[in-house]
Amino acid sequence: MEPEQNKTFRKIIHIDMDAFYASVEQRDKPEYRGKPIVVGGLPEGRGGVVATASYEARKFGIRSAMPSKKALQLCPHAIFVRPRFAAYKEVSIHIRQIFSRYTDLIEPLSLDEAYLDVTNDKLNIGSAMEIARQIKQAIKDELKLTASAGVSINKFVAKIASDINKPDGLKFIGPSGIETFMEVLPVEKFFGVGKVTADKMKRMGLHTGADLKNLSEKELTTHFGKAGGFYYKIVRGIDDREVQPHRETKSMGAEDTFAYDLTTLDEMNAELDKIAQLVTDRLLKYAMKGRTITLKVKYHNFKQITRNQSFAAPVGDLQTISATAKQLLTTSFTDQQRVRLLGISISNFGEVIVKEKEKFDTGQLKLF
Ligand code: DCP
Ligand code: MG
Repeated sequence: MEPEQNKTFRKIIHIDMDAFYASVEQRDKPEYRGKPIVVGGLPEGRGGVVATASYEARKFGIRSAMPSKKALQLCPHAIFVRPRFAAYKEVSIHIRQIFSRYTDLIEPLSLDEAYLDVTNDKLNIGSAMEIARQIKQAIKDELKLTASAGVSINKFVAKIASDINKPDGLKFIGPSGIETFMEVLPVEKFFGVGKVTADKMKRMGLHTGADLKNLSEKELTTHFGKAGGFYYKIVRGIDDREVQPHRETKSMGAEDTFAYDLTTLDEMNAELDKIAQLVTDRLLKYAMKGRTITLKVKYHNFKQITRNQSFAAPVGDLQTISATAKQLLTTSFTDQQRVRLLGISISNFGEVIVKEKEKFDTGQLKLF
């Protein structure tokens, strides 16, 4: 980034709770403290997945979105706990209330994470690091939980920074350090780069920010679509996205632009399976389900179509999402088409309600 004379930088904090669901469980049940706790679907049920795991359980390799059966194999003495969404929601409301002592520019990303713009903080503290320290302390004092914070001049860098010293971390990345920081950053840490894109980048020999920086904006957009333009800027430390306090999540999805055009239904269906998995992971993370599934297809000539299907009740499971997307694709498929991009999104969320009293009779994690 070119440092401009007299340029005033924004002060952005990204806060993310540590091992959120698991920490709340350990806080409320002393017998869980210091133990490997897995929150999510139970391993004896079918299709149960891990929502999150305590740090003690992570040592065994247990991770979010992993099948609970696999988690049990990795750590046979792990304690499996069903989620109590009402408790997490209550903490979420409380941390937002703590944030609001310092600024009204709060953009929640999920129950446990938010961006704050503290460029002009309400208490005239001035130092974003000091504000982050105070917020972390208030979360400890009032909620008996820990959070990690990242402080920088834009959302992207603040978010990455919050992950650096987890748990109970605090990390500042200032304007002069951003570009060096971005150069060594692995591609999978870049915003919007999921597993599919990261794998594609690696196949292209792109492993770090420095590798991405060697590509022109045009090359990046050719390979990665609109996101390519974003990567071009971000790798130079430029992220002008505002902290949006009233942003409502209208849709959530994932898409992939392919290096080669796809021509057979089989290859397209295989890609849709991967994309559906990403969408499901995100829905789970944000505790959301939606009534409408939309398929997006872009052809080699840039013509684009979308097809959607709505359901009477909200859906969010992998099976329904991937089957619906494939069905929508089949009905619009003709032999002559060369497909460059496929995407799936979920919308029509209604109010996000997090219910605790859900029955977990199949062992499967249900979020509404
Ligand atoms: N979550 C989920 N399914 C996922 C990912 C997350 O249900 N695939 C839920 C459980 C997490 C919460 O969202 O506790 C917050 O997600 P994070 O990614 O912030 O993960 P944690 O807070 O658990 O851990 P970390 O300390 O790494 O932030
Ligand atoms: Mg977290």
